[in-house]
Amino acid sequence: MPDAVHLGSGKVRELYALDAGRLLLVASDRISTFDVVLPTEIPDKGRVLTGLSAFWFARTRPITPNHLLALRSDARSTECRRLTMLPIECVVRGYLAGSGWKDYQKTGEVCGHRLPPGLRESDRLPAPIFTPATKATSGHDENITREHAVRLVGAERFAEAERLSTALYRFAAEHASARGILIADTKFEFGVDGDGRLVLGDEALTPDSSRFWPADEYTPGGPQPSFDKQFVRDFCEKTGWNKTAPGPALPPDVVAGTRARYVEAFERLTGVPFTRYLADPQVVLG
Ligand code: Q0Z
Repeated sequence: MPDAVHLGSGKVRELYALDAGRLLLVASDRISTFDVVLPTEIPDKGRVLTGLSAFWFARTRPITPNHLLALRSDARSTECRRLTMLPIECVVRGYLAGSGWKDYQKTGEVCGHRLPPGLRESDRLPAPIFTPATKATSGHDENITREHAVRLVGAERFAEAERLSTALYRFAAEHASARGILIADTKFEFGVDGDGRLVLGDEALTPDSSRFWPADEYTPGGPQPSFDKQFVRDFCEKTGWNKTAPGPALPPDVVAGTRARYVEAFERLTGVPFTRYLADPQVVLG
């Protein structure tokens, strides 16, 4: 990557500085499951996630400004405005899954939201809830109370982040459910620009930052299959892998099936044939 300084690596992404004000986010084809990056890549996964994120950034500009400056012709990298990121993850939940379900079973609450009694795993919530989490440098993000989040970002920023996150989730969940995909929950990251304005950053509303469930298989009362990673999870369970690194290599049929699910999510949500996106990435910005 000439003329770019490598700033850091995520599990499946790379971050570079282009100049003082601009970053380059590159999505790889790496896939993680049970928090471990697998040795086998899923071809075009990075392009699917980049195209989806760009699609949502373009469509949600009426709700909130975002960091996207340009989508590159490689279809898997984006130029972004450099922000000062808030030290919280802005999670919105529309359904009861993962740590939300765990916390509810223990306390009847999730991040200070008291929920009705008798909810089952994966039930839809009466209304989406904002459940902030800390950014763990090592290990897993931890749900925090509203009070804790207010101490980290201030009351005004907290209120704005909650309002914008909830509005983004409602918009995306309605769009997706009409196309056969339930967005059970999602994580946003906001930053502040040079003028002190809150700006949506990172990636948004992808299967890596959200739980996507196939709507036609939705059966509350237990865990739901993952729209994108279920073949990978089923394969990993069947190998008897102990879920510590290194993970198992994936066989060709699992790779092909998983790639097809990513492409299917892209096409259902954007309405754009994936081959058309590869030929001209700008189509998702339309
Ligand atoms: C995103 C991350 C990745 C490793 C920092 N617009 C922005 N301004 C300032 N910082 C960030 C952004 Cl998006 C920022 N991350 C997450 C992404 C590799 C870490 F590709 N960290």
